[in-house]
Amino acid sequence: MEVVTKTKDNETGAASAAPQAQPVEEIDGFNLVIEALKLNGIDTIFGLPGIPITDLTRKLQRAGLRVISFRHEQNAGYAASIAGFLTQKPGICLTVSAPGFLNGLTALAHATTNCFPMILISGSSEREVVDLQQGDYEEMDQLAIAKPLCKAAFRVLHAEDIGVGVARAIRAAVSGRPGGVYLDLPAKLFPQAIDAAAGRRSLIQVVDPAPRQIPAPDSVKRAMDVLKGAKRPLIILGKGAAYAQADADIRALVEKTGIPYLPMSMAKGLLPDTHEQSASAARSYVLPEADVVMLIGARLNWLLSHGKGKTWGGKASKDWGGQAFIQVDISPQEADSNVAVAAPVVGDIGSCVKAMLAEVGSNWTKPPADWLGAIAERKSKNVAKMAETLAKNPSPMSFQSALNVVRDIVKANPDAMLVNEGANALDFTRSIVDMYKPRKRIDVGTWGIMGIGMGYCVAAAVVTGQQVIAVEGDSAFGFSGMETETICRYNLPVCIVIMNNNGVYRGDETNPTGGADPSPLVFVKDARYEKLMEAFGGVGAHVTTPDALRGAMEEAIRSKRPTLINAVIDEGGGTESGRITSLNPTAKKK
Ligand code: ADP
Ligand code: TPW
Ligand code: MG
Repeated sequence: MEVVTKTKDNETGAASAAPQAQPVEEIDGFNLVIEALKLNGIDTIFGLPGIPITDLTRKLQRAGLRVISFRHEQNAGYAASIAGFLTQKPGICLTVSAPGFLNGLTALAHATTNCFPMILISGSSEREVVDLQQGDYEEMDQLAIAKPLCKAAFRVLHAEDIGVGVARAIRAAVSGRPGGVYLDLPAKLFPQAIDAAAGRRSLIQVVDPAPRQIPAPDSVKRAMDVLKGAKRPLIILGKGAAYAQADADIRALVEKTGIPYLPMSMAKGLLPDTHEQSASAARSYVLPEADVVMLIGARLNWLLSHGKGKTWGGKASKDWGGQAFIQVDISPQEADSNVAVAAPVVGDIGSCVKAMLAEVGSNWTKPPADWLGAIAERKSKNVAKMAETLAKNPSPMSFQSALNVVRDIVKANPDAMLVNEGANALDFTRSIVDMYKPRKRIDVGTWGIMGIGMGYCVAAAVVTGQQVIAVEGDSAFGFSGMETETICRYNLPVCIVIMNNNGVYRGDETNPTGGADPSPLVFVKDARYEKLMEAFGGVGAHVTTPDALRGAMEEAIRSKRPTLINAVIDEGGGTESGRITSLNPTAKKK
């Protein structure tokens, strides 16, 4: 611990006769923050320096923490959010006041929405001046602004409260349903010095930050009874199940019950996508046909069409399809959010799945053969159709012919992390590229947000140490593209593949007025994104064929060097909004 030794003032003021001045150890706010984080196992900080946290970033590095410095706080924030998802420890994003704080705030709200544990720590200006609105440097009431966008928000005014502030932030982020937490540290806090021994005593090592939550036995029994009565059961695994790190038990539950399952996007790989019980390739068949659906760490939000409507076999857009839902979730408020849940099981997924496994025992009756047969039939038909498309080799490349290469590369490198954003670039990748291991696929999440790309790449490389492959729409990449410098600076094994179709959704739109401005949906034609990577010392490649893409990806993985592959895709190959065209408001039909 870095301490400051000061000489205590001689109380009597008497000069010569006074006893030897007593040296006392002091510790300041900077070091208390660092020690509080270290004490709780925080080893990595994603951030961007400046007043008042410049020295904090230096001191954090000196104290042995990994400080990853970004070019924009939003990307540091996204990195922190996904680090939280991958590690179950709160990801930390550190920013300056007002504008830096606001830049980090989108990621904090994103973490909260996605149930990822994250702490945004922002320096702030002088309280007295902020509260009187006297125009301080970067003045803003950050605590008030953060509150509605996160799970909890705290401010620490006194050095002796730093331990409590950090402990509360950690508990709030990881316990129960995880989420984003804001921690406000005013500039004045950092140089405050207090007695070092008292300072050390004030720090808290959080015991059991995310306590297990054991489900009530009767709720488990109710769920198993519903499941046993099913003729056409289905399990849906969501990213909460991936987060829970209960991989072996989840796999055992699926396999012992023999129930077909659908993984949500970030739950892909929890069981290998090639698993015979995966119903992914028959999604549009199983959702309306299933009679009992067990959700494990997945919400019935827009990504599941709110559990009703035509997707689920309902007659009209808001009609219930008649399924009985079982919902396993840590949040007791989640059940009935969109449709009635017949059997909520509230607890942490690890404990819930264990309890259910105990009920399954060894003589569980597998689902009826006609249900499994009907799914298998649809699956093989759709897989064959897809294989045909993937085998084609059109010029220019299609999304499918390019992603067929990515599919092979991921299969050959199942430990690699896959980052994915865009519209068509996202939807095609999700359905074409199989995942083989848990928590390897990270993407736009609950909001369908653009801009997570490079922040996720940096965090994935830093916290897992694995090769990262990013499949990026050209628009999506633009939101965080400057972080290619960060990737090069830290020399991270990141291979970015841009699906370059010259625009948002497609690149062939024109200005209907015939004016000089291009359509709002298109970019500079044939933009050479790979030169951005070369500018910072990384490897760039411009490819127009699947063979060239394959060669460039293999070389990137072999060399582990930061690489950006600009894959030229047919500019007319995408559809508006990818697979969610239906959410696009259209003019009322006359
Ligand atoms: P997806 O987008 O994959 O469908 P969602 O983000 O909608 O997943 O749902 C994740 C759900 O998982 C949330 O409702 C959240 O409360 C829940 N969850 C997160 N972590 C845990 C956990 N450890 N145990 C139980 N439920 C969890
Ligand atoms: C923060 C709206 C959804 S998808 C997308 C935008 C702008 C880009 C699609 O183009 P891209 O992919 O990436 O080139 P492709 O393959 O279809 O051409 N701002 C934010 N989030 C979202 N979702 C948007 C805007 C959007
Ligand atoms: Mg595009």
